[in-house]
Amino acid sequence: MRNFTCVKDIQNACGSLDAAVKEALAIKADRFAYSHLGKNKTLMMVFFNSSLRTRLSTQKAALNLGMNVIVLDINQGAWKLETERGVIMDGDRPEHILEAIPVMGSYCDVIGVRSFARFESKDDDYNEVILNQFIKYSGRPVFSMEAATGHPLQSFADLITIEEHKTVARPKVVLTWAPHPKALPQAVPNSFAEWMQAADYDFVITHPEGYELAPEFAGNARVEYDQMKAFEGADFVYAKNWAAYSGDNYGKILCTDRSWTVSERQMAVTNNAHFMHCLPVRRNMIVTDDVIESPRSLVIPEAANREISATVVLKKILENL
Ligand code: AN0
Ligand code: CP
Repeated sequence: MRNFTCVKDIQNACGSLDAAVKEALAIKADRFAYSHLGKNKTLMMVFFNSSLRTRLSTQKAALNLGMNVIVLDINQGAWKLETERGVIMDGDRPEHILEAIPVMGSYCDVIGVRSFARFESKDDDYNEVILNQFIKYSGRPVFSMEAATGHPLQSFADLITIEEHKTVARPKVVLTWAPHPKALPQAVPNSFAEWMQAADYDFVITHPEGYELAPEFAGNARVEYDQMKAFEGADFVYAKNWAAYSGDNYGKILCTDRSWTVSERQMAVTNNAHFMHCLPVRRNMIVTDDVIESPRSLVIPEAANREISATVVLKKILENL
């Protein structure tokens, strides 16, 4: 595998999504089995945004494979980067990304990039202008550590977690919007929708009107605007906030209705569903204390599986270097 930005990349690299999950479970059982693979190879992780899980789990994955790791937080100590070509750089950004990227590439063998949607231009976000410049100009394999439109390492970990906990071949998985005080990107729900459909689960999305996801990610997923109806018989409930995508509302908060907060009220109509969230989560906005603390909550094993998804992805990239 050269780059990892979406489900197709891992399907192609492993042969199928089933094979990718099998490989993940094998690595989980023996996570140092390929500790020779990354010898004298360097991973560079570049963060334009904050992170706890991605930073730690991806670094741990690289260590599992025997790699060296260097980390750059663009907003803490690096030069502020201009990202537009043609700009007269007389402002507060002393370096252009067109120099910075090949320079970064010269110090490493693989690059991970975290670069959230900026909500300044829908076109720029949905064309993944930052991630794609890394792919084009770094000369290195690049993987997404959450870019503007997707968070594939998260969705891969979510898939592994569901496969570990499901009790029927084709579980009912519900992605529910939940309220949040700040406008958040669609990356996590986009990828989750993409991966759940690739896994061919019984997949339903529920959200208030106006929160429809981009068609290329929503695909043919069932959308149910009545949250209680959507939750009926669910085996897994995956909560996430996102800002509006459609039209002029791109990046806006349209609803703050806390009746969408996942609580025992909605969980009661499920098939004793497991609760999932990618974290970080705002308690009593997205989910009540009771639900996130219940024995059916998978938020911690889900986060732990981030090490596994990242190990598989880095292994596939290293095998192709
Ligand atoms: C980010 C988001 O919603 O995309 C990262 C989630 C993994 N969340 C926040 O900024 C709170
Ligand atoms: N889930 C996730 O990606 O968490 P971080 O933002 O802490 O990396």
